[in-house]
Order: sequence, then C-alpha cells, then structure tokens
Amino acid sequence: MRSITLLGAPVDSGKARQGCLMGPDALRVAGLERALRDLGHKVHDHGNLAPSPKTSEHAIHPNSLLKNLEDCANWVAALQDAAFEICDDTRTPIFMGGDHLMSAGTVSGVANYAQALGQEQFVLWLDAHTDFHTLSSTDSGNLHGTPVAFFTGQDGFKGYFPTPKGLVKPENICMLGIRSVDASENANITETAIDVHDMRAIDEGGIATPLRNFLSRVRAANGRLHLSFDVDFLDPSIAPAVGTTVPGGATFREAHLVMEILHDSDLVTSMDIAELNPFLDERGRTAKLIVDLIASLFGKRVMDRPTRSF
Ligand code: 5AB
Ligand code: MN
Ligand code: MN
Ligand code: MN
Repeated sequence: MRSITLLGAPVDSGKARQGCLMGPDALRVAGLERALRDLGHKVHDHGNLAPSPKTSEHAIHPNSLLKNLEDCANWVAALQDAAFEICDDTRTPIFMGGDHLMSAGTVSGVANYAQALGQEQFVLWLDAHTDFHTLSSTDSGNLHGTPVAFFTGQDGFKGYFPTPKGLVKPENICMLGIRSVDASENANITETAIDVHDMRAIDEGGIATPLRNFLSRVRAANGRLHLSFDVDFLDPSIAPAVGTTVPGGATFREAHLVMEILHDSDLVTSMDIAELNPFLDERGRTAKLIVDLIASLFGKRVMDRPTRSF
C-alpha cells in the first residue's frame, strides 16, 4: 500500500495549441483516484497548482520565436517549489499535466529533494521526443520541447527561467519511445550520456531489456526514480489526445509492460503525466487509457501473482 498525492499542473504555455490545461480534470473524471483506491492505496488530491505571480520585469530573449516565455518561467518557478514541498519519503506524488514544460519544474523539484536526502535522482523519460532544446536551439519556439535541457543544466536558461534548484545527471536518464528528434537536438544530445532508445531499437530488441538494465542501475545506486510520461510515447491510434502525434509509438501492451515492470521494481518515487489534451480526445479514451496505465504502475495485474520477481 502506498500513500499517493495528486497535484494538478494545468500548464498550457509550452506550445501554441491549447487544451492541456484540462488534463488534470480529465484524469479526475476518468477515475484516477478511484482506480488507485481500488488497488488499496491511500490517495490525496491536492487540487491544481497556479503559476508564480507575474513580475513587472522580465528579460527579452534574442530568439524571437519563443512562445509565452514569461508564463513558462512562472510555471517552472511554482512547480519546482511545489514538487520539492510535496516530496516525502512516505508519499508518491503524481503530477497531472499540463504540457511537458511542467517537467522542467517537477524534475528540478524532485531532484532537489533527492539532493537533500543525499540520494541520486534518476529519470525515465517515455516520449516520442527528446525535449532537449535550449531557448536558443528551438525553432518552433514551443517550450514543452525544452525540459530535459533545463533539468540537466544546459546553458542558456539563466536570466530567463528560474535557476534549477536540483539537477539530474545525463547518465541518470533513460529515454524510451523516441521517434522524432530535431537536428540540433540530435547533435546536442549525442554529446551527453543520456541513454536514448529510439523505436527502431525497441522494434528490434523489445522494450523490456533496456528498461530492466536501467532499473538495475537505479537499484545499484539506491537512487530515486522519477517517471515522466508524455502521452505521445503511445501510438496515436490508441492515444489520440495529444497535439504532437507521431506514428509508430508504443503499443498498448508495450506501455502496460513498462508499467508492470516498474511496479515490480518498486523503484518509482514520483511521476508526471504530460501532454494529455482532452480537447482532442475521443469520448475520453486516452484519459481512460492513461488511468489504466497508472493502475498498472501501482499494482494492477492480469493475474494475482508477479510475472517475474526482481
Ligand atoms: B513534447 C519539436 N521537437 O521542439 C519542437 O511533446 C517537438 O513535450 C517538441 O515532447 C515536442 O517543437 C514536445 C518539433
Ligand atoms: Mn515531451
Ligand atoms: Mn512528446
Ligand atoms: Mn507534444
């Protein structure tokens, strides 16, 4: 049994297309709290967070394409403090997004907490995209494409975004599901030790092996593990409620398998659900699938026995 805290992060500033602000409520309506309680967990919903108040002055960035820079910075400020505050050894926070800009705040916040405990922070990044743009490299100006660069401490955020209070080492990050990487992101990310598994690799070798290898590293380091789940990790045929659909994503079973293995590992200490845009959903099916995947992560299984013990 776990104590789970839900926190809504209705971030909608990280891109032009609106709708992710309804994400937390769609997850509530789809029965997230109920599904977790039915599995025997204690759940407390903290409602939705708001961004930090606007300040009268903010810096203008030379990249004129950047969208909603000040709003994004205010969200990151609020989320990194809220994530740090909500962290607790006995509770597992689920941050309900919101677009993926949210993770610049949630991950730096949980990493700050890990640092306070003297533990290493690890991140499992499930996404079609690497989200490794800096404020200068993005050519869409959509800041939901920047969180990983932010929380790994890449240059160029200083003076525009708040200073990250916690950082994650690139070698502590594993990405699965990747299938859309911009040229500049590709050039920058290959310079780092981030462990990127694209869909080509997953097609050939399966999704379980790289995940298990990563989890062994987390366990060996006695690390804390944050799961950042971008809904576009999933194939758009099963999860249409995202703005940035990319064909060739994770299947229903691949996604459940990831969650089941994570559950058996008992290593996940916090998670994000990002990019759910209920305005684009079909009768709530994406929100319901996400609730079902979270239920797998928290112990729902086909038969009442672990498939493989860790
Ligand atoms: B998401 C793209 N690389 O920078 C860009 O959905 C897409 O949080 C970013 O992963 C996608 O605009 C951000 C083309
Ligand atoms: Mn993303
Ligand atoms: Mn994505
Ligand atoms: Mn997206």
